[in-house]
Amino acid sequence: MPLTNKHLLPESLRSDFPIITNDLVAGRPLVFLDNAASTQRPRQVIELITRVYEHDYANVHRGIHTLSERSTELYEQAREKIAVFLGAAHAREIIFTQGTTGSINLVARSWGETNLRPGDEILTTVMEHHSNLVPWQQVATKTGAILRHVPLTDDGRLDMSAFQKLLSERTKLVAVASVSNTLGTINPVAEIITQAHAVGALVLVDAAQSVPHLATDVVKLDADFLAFSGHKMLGPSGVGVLYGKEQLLDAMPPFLGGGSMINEVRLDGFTPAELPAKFEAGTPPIVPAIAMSAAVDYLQSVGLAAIHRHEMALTQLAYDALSQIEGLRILGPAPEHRAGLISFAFERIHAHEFAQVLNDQFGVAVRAGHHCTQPLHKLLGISASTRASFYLYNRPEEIDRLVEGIRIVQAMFAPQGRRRTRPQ
Ligand code: C6P
Repeated sequence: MPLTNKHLLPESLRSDFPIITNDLVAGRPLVFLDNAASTQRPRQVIELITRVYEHDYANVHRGIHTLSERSTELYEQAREKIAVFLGAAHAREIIFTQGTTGSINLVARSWGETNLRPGDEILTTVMEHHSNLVPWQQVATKTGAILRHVPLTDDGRLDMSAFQKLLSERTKLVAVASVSNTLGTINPVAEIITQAHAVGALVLVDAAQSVPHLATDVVKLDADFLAFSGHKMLGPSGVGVLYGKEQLLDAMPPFLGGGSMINEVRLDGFTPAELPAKFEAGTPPIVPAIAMSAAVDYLQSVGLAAIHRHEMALTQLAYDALSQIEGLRILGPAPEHRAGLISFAFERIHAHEFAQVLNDQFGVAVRAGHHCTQPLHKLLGISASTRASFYLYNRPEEIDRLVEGIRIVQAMFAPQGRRRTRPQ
């Protein structure tokens, strides 16, 4: 399908992103294609942060003075907005955490250590980010639970027939990414949840790479837990969200102890607070959480369906162009099964060197390394890859710059007659 303007968002929205339009790298306008690691912020988010610090800032849930009341109100309004954004039934099902990693660790430690017994199984997949592997390894070691992993099909999707075979009455929890940060694969999370519930297992969705790009409805999905980060969706770093079904969160013990998470403390014990305070010990990331509401407003004003259409158009363009490059191996499935990112590898050019030259000579920012998916890279037979990831402010011309850069850098590393890469 030829790329037309009807697939793309208006170019004018780029002017909302100061860093994207102001910054020169290697003497050229910056091409920022590292959005899966962290996105940039629009002026609306930056301005809200400044406004809160200039007019409304104090600690939340503690003071009876005007500023504390104002910041508490803004903080709780942000929670309400995120609940609506996710289709959650109640704002008390939204817990502010430090990010996706914090959210998953909360569930692993609080739910996992309370509910898992020796021989119980936790089912995750080989494409998970370390944040959705290591906490389960830790809890398995502590409880005697067994960790199992869903393998991949040859084209980098989850092997759903293997998933069905691995799923049993012993499975207590399925922990799965909605979108792989390395392969770009969009996983069939709704189907996974239905099948997991049929054997009585709960499902935690690592939605770090989907909430910023695809509309999410936790009630329709029937997800038990869902985790994501503010900094990947135009918001600040240092804040994220754990959504959990109220009856599950209610039954779980607090994860961290300290201020705010208690109703009463005696010298010999404490009674925990109600949700959501029970899981928000200490001073929370006040302004980052408030600023997430401006990020949600921005995403909703553009529309997630339009954002997805835009990203799909860019992904198709990049996929088609990269497929033409000899010696470049694209990781993961065809564009129709993937979200807006493409990782690739060359046989004998290390991803770090490659990305460095791409940045230094072409002003193209991509990520190189194992993207916190070392087991997946090992399975793919590589130690590292280069990843270009797109968002709403990227343009087709930037894909052209990426492809032009790749061709030239590849030629630099593999001069004619001494080709160091080979077709896959
Ligand atoms: N992936 C990437 O470059 P935090 O760091 O807590 O905000 O998010 C962790 C995380 C969890 N799950 C998935 C699927 C992710 O992609 C990430 C973050 C970044 O791919 C940084 S490693």
